[in-house]
Amino acid sequence: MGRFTITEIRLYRVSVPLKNHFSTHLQTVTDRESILVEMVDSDGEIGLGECVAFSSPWYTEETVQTCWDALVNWLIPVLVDKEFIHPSALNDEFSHIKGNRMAKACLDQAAWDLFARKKGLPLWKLLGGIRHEIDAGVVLTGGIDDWMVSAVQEARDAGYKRVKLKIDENTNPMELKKLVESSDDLLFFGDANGIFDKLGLEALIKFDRAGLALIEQPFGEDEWEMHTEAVQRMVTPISLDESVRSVRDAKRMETSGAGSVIVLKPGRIGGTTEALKVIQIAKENDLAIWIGGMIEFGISKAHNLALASLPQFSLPGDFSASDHFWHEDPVEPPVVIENGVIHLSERPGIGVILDKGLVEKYLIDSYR
Ligand code: OSB
Ligand code: MG
Repeated sequence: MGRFTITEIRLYRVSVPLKNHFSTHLQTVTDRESILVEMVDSDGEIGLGECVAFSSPWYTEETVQTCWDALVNWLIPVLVDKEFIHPSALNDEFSHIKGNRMAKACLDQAAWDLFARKKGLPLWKLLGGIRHEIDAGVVLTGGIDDWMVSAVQEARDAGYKRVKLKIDENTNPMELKKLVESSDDLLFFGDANGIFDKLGLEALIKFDRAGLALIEQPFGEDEWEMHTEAVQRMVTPISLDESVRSVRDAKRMETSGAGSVIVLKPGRIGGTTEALKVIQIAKENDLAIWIGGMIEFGISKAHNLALASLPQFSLPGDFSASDHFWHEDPVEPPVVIENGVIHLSERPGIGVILDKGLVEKYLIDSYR
């Protein structure tokens, strides 16, 4: 049971404006372009996936366009009309296609959704999830000013357990410390997105007393030695996001001592199948792990929430309400926060569907 033959894969390329600009020292995102995936099987069951690459290569080498090309030319053709006994078997078909992990991820995830729907089980239960309430965490971007102080208070009042702030060349560690200390019931993460390549290790060390629960990606993705040095010189745990592109990179965190906390981005590393392997690495090597966001719509969010139900996760991920980023998310029902948590649904699969009216409204290209 659960066996499926893929008959068709449909793509919807959409571009949706964000409520507020999302700015880091790398890029300001105002509109989110993305590819939504419908994987149809011979019984007419539909699994949903979402490609989380961005319009330009500011965060990863892959972009919406490279993913579109890989999907249409290479990945979709090897899946159509094939029968699978399990979603993890898609990877075997992809083995001769190098890289393109973000493009592969949206198909892998669509297959997991399809498989769970066919079994009539919520994906989180199929994966072996043990919690049906997921702690909410939000990312706030911008300098530490009056707006940020009230945004942190609003997040706290809305029930968020954790706030992640971006660190750039203008972030003053003493001001950050003051902000962190003003809300001692909130957990604070600081995400540097590699800014200390420019500012240096001594500048990073000034953030060690800011009261952050962890510092995410201080240096660039290939800077393993710099991260190892930072770990040795600092008390604040170092968490790696961009550096963890694969299972191999997750293993390297342990062998190199470059960090103690993995940021898992399923949509970036190849999907749920790869994510489960990284979770296993974390478990075997005593690395903490949490799930990072990609300014996603509800499909990617639902896949991430299902994984977050697994016992290995000990820190709140980038799980904000749909109305944090979006006036309109083309997926329903929306993610809502109640008393600081998101309740996982009992519906089969990832438990969400496309709002076809909104997909049509924001559509810029499609493929079938
Ligand atoms: O570095 O974690 C990051 C969003 C886009 C690209 C990179 C990052 C982010 C975030 C997560 O910070 C935002 C979210 O989806 O909640
Ligand atoms: Mg990050």
